[in-house]
Amino acid sequence: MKIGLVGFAGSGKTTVFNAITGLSADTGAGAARGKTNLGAVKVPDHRVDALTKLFQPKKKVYAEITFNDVAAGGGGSARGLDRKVLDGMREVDALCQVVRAVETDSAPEPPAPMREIRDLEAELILADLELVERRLERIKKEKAKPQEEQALHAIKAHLDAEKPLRSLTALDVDEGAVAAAPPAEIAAHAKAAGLGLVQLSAKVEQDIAQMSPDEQREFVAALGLTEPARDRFLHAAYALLDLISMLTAGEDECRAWPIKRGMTAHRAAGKIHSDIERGFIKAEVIWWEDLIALGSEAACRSAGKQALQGKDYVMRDGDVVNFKFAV
Ligand SMILES: Nc1nc2c(ncn2[C@@H]2O[C@H](COP(=O)(O)OP(=O)(O)O)[C@@H](O)[C@H]2O)c(=O)[nH]1
Ligand SMILES: [Mg+2]
Repeated sequence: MKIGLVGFAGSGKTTVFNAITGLSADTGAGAARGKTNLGAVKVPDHRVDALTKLFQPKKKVYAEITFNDVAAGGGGSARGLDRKVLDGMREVDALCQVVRAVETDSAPEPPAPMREIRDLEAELILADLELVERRLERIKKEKAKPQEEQALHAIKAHLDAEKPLRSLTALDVDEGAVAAAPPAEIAAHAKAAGLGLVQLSAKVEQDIAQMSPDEQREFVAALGLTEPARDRFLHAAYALLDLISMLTAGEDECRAWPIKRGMTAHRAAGKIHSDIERGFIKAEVIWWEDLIALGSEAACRSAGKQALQGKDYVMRDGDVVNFKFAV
């Protein structure tokens, strides 16, 4: 799962990236132009922790979300959306626009968060329209491809109506404002457009990400919050992408696998390995709490707590699954 951070130059993308990943990429005027920052974040999961305590496996693997901070290569628009950024954006599952709502030393103008949101949306729509129109023209010259042409016209109509993409908004505010409600205009816009909204003070959260877990808790509480920005981002990303976690457990490995809500056992098997999907026979499913309470797979089986499910079973968040397959 990949999330791309986008926004104006100087909006705070790299500061937000550092706050989420705990890395220390260069920010501000000194940052190298055109450098892309990549960082993976483990999704904390108390169920994986509990299963690990029970099985004592060799490996414990959390679900991961990768954040991608693509810097403009230069020569693009004032918004920092050049060809390199646009191409980078097409490789991610969701976008997160970082919006400046705080006075910073590096930006001469006062913050205008709502304008930043609208400007980026307009630019993205234009970039997509350009792509669709170019493709439509090419199709006209080639032999008839009625199906693709039809699909492209549908996309064009959607873009012409200025329907924005699904994305997250990271509103970078002053540290005194982090616990307050976001500005009404921005909250209303996010709701209407189906956007996830995370308000944070990127500069402070960047420092918090460098602290020990105990210090983190203390500082987060002092800001009037219950969780660091990293956790709030992960929750927002899971909700926006409509993800759940299926679990696998054993002596080798206890692991969480992010999958789309509503995914069938058959498709979910393919997330682990394409052979398991291809040779799918059945899924042995135990609810994670039952496994913890009864202490073993065998105990769950004799207590009737292990269900044998077929291809069409819809996976639940917290199912511990063992796929049977033959290839
Ligand atoms: N005071 C303050 N400065 C910030 C905050 N977030 C970012 N900045 C500063 O704004 C400048 C640009 O941030 P950067 O993350 O490099 O922006 P990018 O160009 O979008 O990657 C840097 O000097 C940051 O230190 C914040 O919450 N408060
Ligand atoms: Mg940057």
